[in-house]
This record gives sequence, structure tokens and C-alpha cells, in this order.
Amino acid sequence: MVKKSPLQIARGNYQPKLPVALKGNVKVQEGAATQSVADQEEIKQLFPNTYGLPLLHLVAGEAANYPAINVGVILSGGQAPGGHNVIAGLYDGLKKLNPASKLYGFLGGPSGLIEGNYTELTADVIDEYRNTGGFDIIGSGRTKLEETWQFDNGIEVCKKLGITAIVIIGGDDSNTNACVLAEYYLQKQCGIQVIGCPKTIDGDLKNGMIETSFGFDTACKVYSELIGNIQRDANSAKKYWHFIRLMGRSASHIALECALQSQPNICIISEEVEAKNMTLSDIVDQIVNVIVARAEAGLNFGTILIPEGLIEFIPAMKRLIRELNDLLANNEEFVALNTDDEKRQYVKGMLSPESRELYRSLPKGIARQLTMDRDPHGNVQVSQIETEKLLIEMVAKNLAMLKGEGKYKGKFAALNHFFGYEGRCAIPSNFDADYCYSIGITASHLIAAGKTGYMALVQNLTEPAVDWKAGGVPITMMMNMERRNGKMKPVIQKALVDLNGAPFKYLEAHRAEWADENTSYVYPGPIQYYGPTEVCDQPTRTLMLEKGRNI
Ligand code: FBP
Repeated sequence: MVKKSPLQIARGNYQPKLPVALKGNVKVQEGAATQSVADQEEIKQLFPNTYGLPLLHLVAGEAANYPAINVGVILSGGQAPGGHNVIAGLYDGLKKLNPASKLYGFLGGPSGLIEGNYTELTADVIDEYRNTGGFDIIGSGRTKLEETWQFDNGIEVCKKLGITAIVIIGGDDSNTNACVLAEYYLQKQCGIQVIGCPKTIDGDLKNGMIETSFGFDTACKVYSELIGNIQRDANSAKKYWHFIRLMGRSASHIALECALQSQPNICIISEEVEAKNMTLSDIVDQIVNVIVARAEAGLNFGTILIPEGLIEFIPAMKRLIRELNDLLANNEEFVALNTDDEKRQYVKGMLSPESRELYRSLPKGIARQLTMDRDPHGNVQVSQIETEKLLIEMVAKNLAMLKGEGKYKGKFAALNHFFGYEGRCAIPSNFDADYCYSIGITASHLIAAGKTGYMALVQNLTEPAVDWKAGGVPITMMMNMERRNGKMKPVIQKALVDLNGAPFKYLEAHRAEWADENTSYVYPGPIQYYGPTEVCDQPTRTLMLEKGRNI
């Protein structure tokens, strides 16, 4: 018998709150036809069968008889709190429509579909995982579904299991692949529907339709608790500057949300760095100015939040990374080189003069990290690049110089942290538990209505769950053309921090006050699952501000 904590046991019995439209019988209503957010002609040509589909709304309907169906579900990419509840919602939704329906889980991510690794998800299994964090129910993976042989293998595997619909729970790249798969299966007329669900702690899968991806809420609450704890420690010991790097890939949504929750002394936003064309030394100067000012007030401590993708947004660095991406894509010559030094020399020989200069100036460790394997989607693995250490090194040098000139009299002792994996499998907050369960139920209705190429949609998320609205958005609607691995590809447009948006404006309006000697730290404390709704059910500050609410 597996031992469980009291909270695990209690969460097993938690019944997620549902929007009123998903509680009883449901029908799917078609709304307006759609078009892609950009590059309409190219996307239409690439997706002739799934382009321009209408929006879908789930509304109260009559009782109806649905045939039993077999569905396969895939967890794709990085873990995000709430994935198990999407699966539980999907299971409950399918069983409610017809108890003879079956749900299969493909193991280890998309490769489970291609290789035919699966398990049937029965009531016993689902009950074990309700309201839990993690993706361990079936595991996840980053295999990219893009080759026709993979799609054809998928058809064979589905035929064997009688599966007529696949649900892919993933981020922007995985949902792009879901759409490619939906289009291919329609072209082949093989009778397999594909539905996507918006997952990622990074918060960058959002747009006019998707208000937030699931997992962002819980992960940010976990990191904000830790940042708050560090701030209490800093304010007690008064001797360390904490450089805290936060996950989030390219986008700075996590850093921004954590700043809104905890009010650190400094929060760097990569998108602002790029917009202002800042160099690495501009960023260092900005940090140094705050440290010197606080030191003058006798405060030799503080907190600095750094988004993990920062390095990609420093314009010169961005050029370097673009050159490296093109240079290293399918480059067998590079792969065949044995030592780091050989690789370094090879890369230096191939770069443009400006990028070569920058590459040479970087500490060897960082330069090596930039040439490490891309993920299967062609992204630099920014979680492996220790920008916080690079900044500490550069800030320390700068302060030592100022000390020599008599312009800085403080003491600088720095500690580095990286928060990412700590939050990805946390027990989902009430928000994520409810949101994910609703997404799963929504997916079951889209399947029952015979839809394909859609993402399950739950909106109106700053209202109580009972007032949320459910539906479906054609995935092609969210697409544009982008350069990946050296080629133009159709992809779901990533949402970066909008510098004109309310969350960034709030940071901008308050950061001088947070940086100064009147330390204004907030200590969010741990996620609360039971208690008053204003403590337990609040969405992120980002979502509140984006919806015009006060925080
Ligand atoms: P997804 O985009 O797949 O949701 O990944 C989220 C993330 O946690 C990023 O924030 C991070 O850069 C990356 O995954 C780390 O990847 P890995 O789990 O492969 O180390």
C-alpha cells in the first residue's frame, strides 16, 4: 500500500468546481468562422482541411445518446500542475456520455503513440491521480510528431485499439503538432480526431482566446512562496543579495507574475531588454545602481528575479543564437568533433565577425551551454544556461571597480538560485485543479461532437468557476509562420510579455519603490487548498490585471 500524506488523501476527495454549462447535458454550438493570427495565405495552404473552422461554444443541451468511443491521451513536454486533472475530466466526461467508452494513455509522451506503448486508464487508476501534481500517470516526453511515418504508425496503433480520437496535452509546439496530425488524418480520411489542451507553466500559450495555460498558476505560486521566504531571510540576516533565475523559456511571464506576488528589489523582463536594445553591461549597470543605492542606506541585501530566457533577448546575443541555431541544425561535422575545444574553434570559424567577438567574450561555460543540443523543437535549452551566475560574476567585478574608485562602500555577498523543477509537479492549486478538470470535460464534448483540429477552451477565468465558459478554438487560428531549425514553419504564436499590457505596466509603475531603501517585500506563503476563497481560489495577478481587475 502506497503511503500518502494527509494532504494527498484530502485532495483525493476534492471535487473540482465546474462551470454551470458543463454540469448537465451539453451541446456544441458553432460560432463565427476564424482565420489565423498572421500569414493567412500560407497557413490556409498548409492546412486546407482545418483552416477557417468556426469557434465552438458549449451550452446547456438535451439528453442524447452517444456511441461508445475509444480515446487515446498523450502528455507532451514539460510537466505542469493539473495534467492529471485534464485526464480525470476527460475520463469522467467520456464515461458520462457513454459508460462503455474507453480511455487509453500513451506512455512517455508522443513516442507512446508512434511505438504503440499504452495502458488503459480505468477508474482505479484515475482515482489514484485526481488532483495530484506530476505527469507520472502515463509519463511525458518531447518527441516531435512531424514525420508522416510517425503519423502512419499512429494510425496503425489506433486501429488496433479501436481509437477514434487522440487528445494531446501540451504547449505551443505540441499543439502545433496536434494540428498537423489532425490535418493529416483528415486528408487520409482515417477517422481519427485530434484535440489539443493548453499546458505549460511558462504561461506563453495564451492569446485572444486562451486566457492562460494550465500550470502557470500553481508554478508561480510555488516560486513566489520560495521568493517570499528568501526575502524574509534576506531581511532578517541582511547580508546577501539573492540572484534568482526563474523558468519560463523565452517569455518572462513567470518572473513578472512572481514579481507581482512578492515585490522583489529588481525584476528583469527579457522583452523589455530587447525593446530597449540593452546590452549585457546595461543590465549589469542597472543592477549595480540599485545595489549601490541600497548600500548607501546601509542595506547590503536584496532580491533580483531573472527570467531564464534573458540571454536570448539581449539583441547581440539573439543574433549569435540565431547564427548558432542555423549553424548547428543537422550539422554532422560539428557532432563528430570530440572535445569542447574543437567545437569552440569550429564555431568561432563559422560565425560572423560581430557574433564571433561576442562568443569569444563569454565565459567558456556559458559559450558551451549555447552550443549544446537543441530540444526536438529547435529551442536552445535555456534552463541549462546559468545566467544568474554570469550576472553575479559581472556585478561583482563592476562593484569592485567602483569600490576602488571610492564610489561604493558596501559589502557584496551573492547567492544564486534557480527555481523551475520545484514548481512543475506541485499539487495543483484550486484554480488549476478546477481549470484542468473543466478542460478535460470540454475535450470529451468536442470529441463527442466529432470535432478535430481544435483546442479545448475554458474562458472567463477571473470569475468564479461556475461562470466560466467552455468551447473550442481551431488551432489554425493561433498560428503564424516562424523560422525553426533554419526553415519557415507554421507554429502557434508564442505570447511574450506585452510591454503595453497591464501586468508589465504595474511592474513599471512600482519597481522604483520596490528597489529603494523602504524594502517592500510581500511574503505570499504556501498555496492554500482549504479556507476562504480570497485565500484559496485567486487566479494569478497577471490574469487579474489583464482582465482590468485591481490587485
Ligand atoms: P514546456 O514548454 O514543455 O511546457 O516546458 C516548460 C519548461 O519547464 C520550461 O520552462 C523549461 O525551459 C523547460 O521546460 C525545461 O525542459 P526540460 O524539462 O526538458 O529540462
